[in-house]
Amino acid sequence: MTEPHEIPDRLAELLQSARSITVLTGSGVSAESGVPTFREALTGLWATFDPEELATRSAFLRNPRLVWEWYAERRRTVQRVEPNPGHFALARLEQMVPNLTLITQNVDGLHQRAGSRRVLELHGNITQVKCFDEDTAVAAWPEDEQVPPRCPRCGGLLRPDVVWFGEALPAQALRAAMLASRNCDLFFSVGTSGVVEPAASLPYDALRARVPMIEINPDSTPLSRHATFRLVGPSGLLLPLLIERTWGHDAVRASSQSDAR
Ligand code: BV8
Repeated sequence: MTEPHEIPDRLAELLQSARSITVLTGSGVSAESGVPTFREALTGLWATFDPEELATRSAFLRNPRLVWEWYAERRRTVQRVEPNPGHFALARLEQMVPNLTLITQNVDGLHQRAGSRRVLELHGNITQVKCFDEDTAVAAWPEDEQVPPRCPRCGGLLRPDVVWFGEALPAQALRAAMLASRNCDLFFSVGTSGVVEPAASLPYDALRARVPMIEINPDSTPLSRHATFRLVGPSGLLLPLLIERTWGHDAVRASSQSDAR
C-alpha cells in the first residue's frame, strides 16, 4: 500500500507542470462507492454466469428477462450509491490542469455526478435505455408488467444503452480517446484490470507516444510492468493524496466538497 510520503516527488513535479492529462478508469474507481467491480458484478441469480456471457446480444435475445433484470438490479445499485473521494479528486484534477480527458469504461455515471465535465463513456451508461431494434435512445419507458418493457415507438424490446461484448464502441468517443491517449503529458490508468479491448490498448498508445504512464490499482495487472509509476492501493485514497502531494491540502479539501452538478 502506498503511504502519503510515497507519492514519488518526480510524479508530483510532472503533474504540477502537466498541460494535458488523460485518465482511463475502470470499475475499480467505483468499488469504494459500493459498486461491485465488473468481475464481481455477478451475484445471486446471476452468479452462475460469466459477465462476458451475460453482457452480449445473444444472451439478451436468448433470455431478455434475465439480462434486463441483471441490468435493472445494477441500475438500482448505481442510483443508490454516491461518488467516492476518487471520483471527486478526478473532477478536481480537471480544474487544476489546463486540459484533462477522462475516458471511462464504467457505465455508472459517477464521474459526471462527481462534477467531471469532459467524460468519454466508451461502454455506454447503465442508467440509459434504448430500443433494441431501432438502436435509438428511449427517455422514458412504461414500468408495466412487461419485462423487458417495449419501445413506445415501435414495440421492440428495450435494452440497456451499454456496449455489449461483440458490439462496436461509440466511434466518436473511441476516436477521441485514442487521440487523447497519444497527445498528452501524462496518462493515468486507474482501477482497471486492463483486459477488455479496445480500451485496454489505450495505455499502450500512450507508452508508444513516449507519454509517462501511471497505474493506480491495489493489484497488479498486465500493464503494471510497463508503468512509469505504480501507485499500489485504492484510488479513493491515492487520487486525493496525489492532489494533496502536488498542490497542497487546500486543493484536496476543495475536491472533497461535493461540487457535483
Ligand atoms: C469490440 C458494458 C468489435 C457492459 C463492457 C482483442 C483481443 C481479445 C478480445 C477482443 C479484442 N477485441 C475485441 C475483443 C472482444 C472483447 C474483449 O475485449 N474481450 C475480453 C474479455 C478479452 N471486446 C469487445 O467485445 C468490445 N467490442 O471490440 O467490438 C467490433 C468492431 C466493429 C463492429 C462490431 C464489433 C466491447 C467491449 C465492451 C464490453 N462492455 N461493459 C456492462 O457493463 O455490463 S466491459 C466491462 O469490462 C465494464 O465496462 C468494465 O469496466 C470493463 C473492464 O473491466 P474493468 O473495468 O477493468 O473491471 P475489472 O473488474 O476487470 O477490474 C477492476 C480492477 O479494479 C481490478 O484490476 C482491481 O484490482 C481494481 N480495483 C479494485 N478495487 C479498486 C481497484 N482499483 C482502484 N481502487 C480500488 N478501490
